[in-house]
Amino acid sequence: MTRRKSAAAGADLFGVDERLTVLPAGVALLPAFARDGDVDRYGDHIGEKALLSALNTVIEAAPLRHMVTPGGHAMSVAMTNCGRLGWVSDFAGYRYDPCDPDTGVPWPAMPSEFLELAVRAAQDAGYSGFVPDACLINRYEPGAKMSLHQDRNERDFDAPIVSLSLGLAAVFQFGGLERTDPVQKLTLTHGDVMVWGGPARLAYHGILPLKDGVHPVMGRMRMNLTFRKAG
Ligand code: MD6
Ligand code: FE
Repeated sequence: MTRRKSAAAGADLFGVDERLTVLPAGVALLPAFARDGDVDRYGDHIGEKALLSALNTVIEAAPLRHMVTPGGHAMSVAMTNCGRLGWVSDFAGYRYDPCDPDTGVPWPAMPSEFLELAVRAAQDAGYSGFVPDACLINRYEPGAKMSLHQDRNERDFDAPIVSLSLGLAAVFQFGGLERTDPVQKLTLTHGDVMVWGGPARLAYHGILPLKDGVHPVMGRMRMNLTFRKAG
């Protein structure tokens, strides 16, 4: 007799079955939300062509750069920002600043396409009324990673964070409220949007070193945009 493996039989130590996506409370994954031509699934909204064109405009005005941690290490991820506030790191610490420290001028405005995407994704995930004032843009080249961290430089932890992934797939790790809590892995691919709030808002999370590859649209990189209400 052949027996079908039940979800429970496939579960690992943390109760996670690789065939299922079980997300912590407060987290929603909208697979391929930002890809063009999937109107049937999500209804009409902004797609990747419009987003990528806006992204290029932002990066021209405020180039990606490797910020330095308070400990003095250059981050492997290159970053920039748009919106009223931008996340910065230097010897003095982590904070939000209205100006690009490299030029002293305000970060580029948040493109309307970005705002529209973030508001819509948050709404669909049950966070109506979310209006981001900051967008942190991360570029990962092969080998780049983001160590486990909490996002706690924002003023209001009641607001969620909307996260858009573009390009090469990456493995996102979710932990708990303590750095040493067990982590669950989730692969994020091109166009995926994750909404991260409620009881998960202060959970530790990170990105494993990016595996080498070439994405048909983005090339040899992954970009991640996180929309936040920072101020
Ligand atoms: C990344 N994301 O996906 C890094 N933080 O490259 C984050 O650190 C993150 O995706 C808070 C909420 C959602 C995120
Ligand atoms: Fe984060």
